[in-house]
Amino acid sequence: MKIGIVCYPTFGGSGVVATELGIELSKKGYEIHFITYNQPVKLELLSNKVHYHEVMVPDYPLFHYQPYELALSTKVVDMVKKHQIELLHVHYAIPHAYAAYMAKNMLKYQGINIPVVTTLHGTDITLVGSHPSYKAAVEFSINKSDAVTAVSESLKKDTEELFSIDTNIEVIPNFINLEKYPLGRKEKNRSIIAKSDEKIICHISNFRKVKRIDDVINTFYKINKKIPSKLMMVGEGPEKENAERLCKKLKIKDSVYFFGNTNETINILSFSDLFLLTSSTESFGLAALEAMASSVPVISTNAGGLPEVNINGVSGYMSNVGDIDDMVSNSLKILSDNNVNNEFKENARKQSEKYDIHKIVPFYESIYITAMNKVDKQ
Ligand code: GMT
Repeated sequence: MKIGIVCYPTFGGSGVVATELGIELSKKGYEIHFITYNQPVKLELLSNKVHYHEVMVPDYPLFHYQPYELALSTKVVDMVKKHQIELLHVHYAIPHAYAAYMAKNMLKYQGINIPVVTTLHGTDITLVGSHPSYKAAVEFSINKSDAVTAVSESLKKDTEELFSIDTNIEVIPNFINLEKYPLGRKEKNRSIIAKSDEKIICHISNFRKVKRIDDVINTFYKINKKIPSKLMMVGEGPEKENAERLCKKLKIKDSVYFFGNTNETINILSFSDLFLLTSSTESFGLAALEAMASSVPVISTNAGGLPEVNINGVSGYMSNVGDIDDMVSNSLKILSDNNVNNEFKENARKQSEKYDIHKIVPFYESIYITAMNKVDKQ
């Protein structure tokens, strides 16, 4: 089958999931066509089974905003016709589900009937999608998709609460390619970051408000008073500068490293002892799953889909949003005893194995068949 995948090509979780899914499907014999404005950051290998088609938005002085949806839907139409793509899988509702609906109808007008599968990722629903400026368009394009999936039960519930949904939403959780997370730690890299008696704590995100970056820093500050430790902050985003300022104010800037965006997260996680995720909302928490696959226990909030991923008292602990003292006390429970830390590390890895790519991808394949059958009957 030939599948067109529309996604954001950035470091964000939705782009990563879309890319990994496309790569895995190509290994299973599908022909994959990524259609987006840049080559996805995690897409290293193009082949006869994996193609990338760039969406170009020509600049025109009249436009205050560039019409990306128009260029995207046009590119989708052109690529479907050129490569005989049989199904479109769009990740993140805004504006992809909307652009896919337009493309589907333009193609229908030309006698081509193509199914659209939409995967909801989180902020496209909880933060941006339900804003009055977008709500009607998002609701419409979800309802008009031939199949809809959400990455957690929590996101499905939020979608049904925030919108009038008249279609079934299938939950297909995010996944991890465990082959990329080999067991066995690289202690030699660890010594670049910390002394042998220091613990290494890690946070990875896009440094947006929703991640409550101050809570990460304040939690680390209190842990660091009790246990010699270092904090690695990985990612880029609007809250990064504030975070750097806060570290300076708290006089911990020598204990906190800011790495920016990197493709080295697996290496960084491989020598971490604890992962902090303090988000106020998180539909799934792919970064937490990546940490767990690297045998790193997770201290997180209990927001959104996190309780579906991080098992309290097993793979880590959960606290209410903003409850820094509880996050500190849970972190200390894990970090102050090496045996306990090791037990949590083992449990975290075991929990991540439930989300192995080979277990989850067949659910998408079965959704594709459902969507194809639906369109055959139209
Ligand atoms: O974390 C982000 O803000 C980025 C965002 C994205 O669209 O890439 O992440 C969302 O999708 C991920 C992949 O499904 C989920 O793991 C994240 O939990 C979700 N983020 C939020 O809900 C805040």
